Parts: sequence; structure tokens; C-alpha cells
Amino acid sequence: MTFWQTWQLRAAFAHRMASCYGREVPAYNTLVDVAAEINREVLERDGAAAQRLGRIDRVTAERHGAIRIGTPAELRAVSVIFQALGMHPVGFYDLREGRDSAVPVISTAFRPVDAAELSRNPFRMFTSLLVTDDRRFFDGDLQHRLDTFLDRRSLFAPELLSLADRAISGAGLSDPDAHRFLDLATASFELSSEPVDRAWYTELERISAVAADIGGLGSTHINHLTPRVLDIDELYLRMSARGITMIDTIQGPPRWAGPDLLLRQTSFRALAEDRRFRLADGTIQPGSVRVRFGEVEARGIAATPAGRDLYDAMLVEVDRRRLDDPQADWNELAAQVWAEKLPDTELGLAKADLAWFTYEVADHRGCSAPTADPDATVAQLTDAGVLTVTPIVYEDFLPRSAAGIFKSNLTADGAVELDRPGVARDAGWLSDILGRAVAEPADLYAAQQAASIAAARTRLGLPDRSGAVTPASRSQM
Ligand code: OOG
Ligand code: NI
Repeated sequence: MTFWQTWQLRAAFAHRMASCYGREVPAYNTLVDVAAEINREVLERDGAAAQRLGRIDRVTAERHGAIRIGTPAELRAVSVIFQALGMHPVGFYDLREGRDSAVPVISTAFRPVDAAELSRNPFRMFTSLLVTDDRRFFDGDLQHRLDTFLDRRSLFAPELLSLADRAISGAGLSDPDAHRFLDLATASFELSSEPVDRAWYTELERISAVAADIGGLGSTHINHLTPRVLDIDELYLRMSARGITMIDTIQGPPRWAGPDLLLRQTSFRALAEDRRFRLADGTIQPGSVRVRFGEVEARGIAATPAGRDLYDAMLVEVDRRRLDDPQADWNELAAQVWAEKLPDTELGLAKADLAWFTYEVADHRGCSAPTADPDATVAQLTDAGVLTVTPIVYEDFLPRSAAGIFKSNLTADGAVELDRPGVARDAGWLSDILGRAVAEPADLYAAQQAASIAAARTRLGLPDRSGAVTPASRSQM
């Protein structure tokens, strides 16, 4: 290759992260093997239905990673590297809020945003930033020492950042530059063998293992890399059967009879990894930490804001029923709630405006459909067989699941003073730090759905009404 386009850099980066992480955490390779084995079986069993939410080659290659960063300046730098890979900040997640799972970070996900880029390679990175000035976690003295420590470290070489700038302005890199860029980018996320300051790490760990993982080290590293699987319940059983300890649950929606919605995730428990520690007297001692785990996910259809509200309300309802019946199986209760409240077909979800879809003119109608009534709604045209629906895959994350994933891998709860005032952070703050807008997931899905409706109307010779469709509005045609 003489010139590497943005998506080729992204695919190569994802690939390199996988080799690096598989070397560092070999159980990850087992997870990938089992996921691939299950995907092959589901494809054989379900045929086309297995590819309803993405072609099998996309699903098999699909990964998300997670990294944790210490300062706004570090976050800005990492954002430039991801921009060079065609990955843009989407969504704002505040993980400090959970009453029993508070973690001192806020997060966003860097990912491709348009459909063509997603189908070339959907690699995304869940990126968390430590909030050192949040008094619920860090007092003034500790914040000061933490900030000083973090300001002294340098995670990304200037050469890497200038190659990233070049990749952004040129929409890719020449062959030698691409290799250098990928080498430097990958190395930035490799686990360092530098000894860890024992006293400092332990002090932070008492507050939060996540704080220690970020602020206790002189460098950053990939925390986990997550393959996508088509049957996560089966994966959970098969990993357990191989003697790998999984966390207690699958996070997110339950297994149920209707279409997959949003995102289901689970992980194996963080493994003890060898680290060298430097003691106060300067001696180096072997030890271990448990912060990295292996996660796997099953992706479903993207929910509209109304669908998200319903999702949140259903989770609350499951919690409520569980209080009444603590022995009940969570999945069973949840599947009941889902069956009561959620339409169990794609079309039902589309008509209730609970999930996002793209619409296309059905093949047999050819280029023009003279009977299409200009006033017909999307639902009417779909019922009449003029339009077909295709679900839009959920490309983002879920705050409650993310908090659960963080939490289920911590060995201790840490110390948080929830009654102290926190420090306000939101998507606007994050956009200012990054110097580019953090996209709202719903806007991206709404635009994709609206564009498909506009294209279908054009094909049917109907007047353009795309101006009438605003983000997250009902899907009237
Ligand atoms: C991130 C945890 C959240 C997900 O997939 O929801 C996450 C982390 O542990 O750094 O990865
Ligand atoms: Ni994850």
C-alpha cells in the first residue's frame, strides 16, 4: 500500500491493539476464539437472520477498547490520535453518579460516525477521564499531588501527535508515515514494565482502584478489548465451562423473545497481573494488580430517546419487582417486564417510535410507485409493502452497564463521600476540552433514519419533506 486511508489506519490500529492485548492478557484470545466459534454456529443455525444487525465479517472484526486518561490535556491529545483514525467523540457518560457503583470518571466513546465508515471498520474506544477535582473522591491535598503527578507524565510522543495532525489534514498517511504512526500509537497503550510506586498506588487504591489505575502509573494502557458475539448467553456458559470466572451477570437488557435492543455485555473477572513495585526505601518487589478484564458484547437495535426512557423505566421496574421477590432470577423478571412493555417485533418497535430504522423502497416496486400516496406515513407505506425496514445497530454504550462493568471488576469498593458536592461536568465541557463537538448519539441515528426516508421519498417520486424531520422526532414521512 502506498497510501493509507483513514479507515485503513483504523483497521490496522484495531488489529495491532488486539495482538498487543492478546499478548498481555492471553485469556482475551480465548474469549475471541469462543466468540468466533459461536458466531459461526449462529450463522449456520439462523442464516440471514444472524446478519440482520451487521454482516458477519463486520461482526467478527468488531471490537471496542477501553482506556482511562488522567488530565484534560491528555484527553485532547488522545482525541487527536483518534481523529486521525476517523474516530469522533460520541456520547457523554457520567460514571460518578451510581449510588453503589461510583467511579471518579466521566467518559465518551470515540468512534466512526457515518454508515460507510462503520461498515468498513467500526472500531470504537470507550475513553474515561479522571475527575481529580471531585471532592467526593479526592480532598484538596490529594488532588494537588495527583494533578502534579499527572502533569509530569507524558503519554504521547510529539512525533506521534504531529503524524496524527498530518493524517487528519491529508485524510491518511503515506506508507512509511503510516507504519511509524501505528508503531507509536500502539506503543502508547502498551503496558509499561516501569516499577509502580507502592505507597502512592496504595493511597489511590484506597479511594478507587480506577483512580490508582490511572493516577498511580506513569503511563496509560488498554484496559480491555471487547469482541462482539451473536449469542452472549451461550458465550457466558461456554466460558464458564472452560473454567473462566465470569462476573455474576450479563449487563443490559435480558434475553427475551423479541428483537435485541441496545447492548448486552459481560466479562470475565479481572486477572491478577504481575507488576513490579518500588518501595519507600527504593527496593523493587514483585507484586500483582487486578484491574484488567475481558469483556464481550452483543449489539442490538439503537433505541430512540423514547425507547431509552422506556428501557430505563423497565430496569427500575425490574429492580422494584426484585425487592418484592429477592430470590427471583433477574433475567426471568426482566424478560417478563420486557414482554409486558415492549413490542416484540421490529415493525412494532418502529411504529411505536422506540427504535431507529432505515427505510428502503421494496425491490418489487422498481423505481417508481405511482400508487404511493404523498400523505402516507412511513408506517402506512411499510404496511403496504412499499417500504422495507432495516434496524440501525446501536453503536454506543450504556451508563448503567458501564458502571456495572467497572464495578464488577473492582476487588474493593473504595471510599467515596457521596454527600459532598461533586463538580459539574457535561458534554459541553467535554467539547470545549476537545475543541470539537461531542455528538449526541440520538442525533446521529435520527439523521441516518431521516436520510433514508428522504431517499426513499425521492425514489418514489414524492415531494421532499426531510425538513419536517428533526432529530429524535417521530418518524413521519
Ligand atoms: C470502561 C468500562 C465501561 C463498557 O463497555 O461499557 C466499558 C473501563 O473499565 O475503563 O468498557
Ligand atoms: Ni467495555
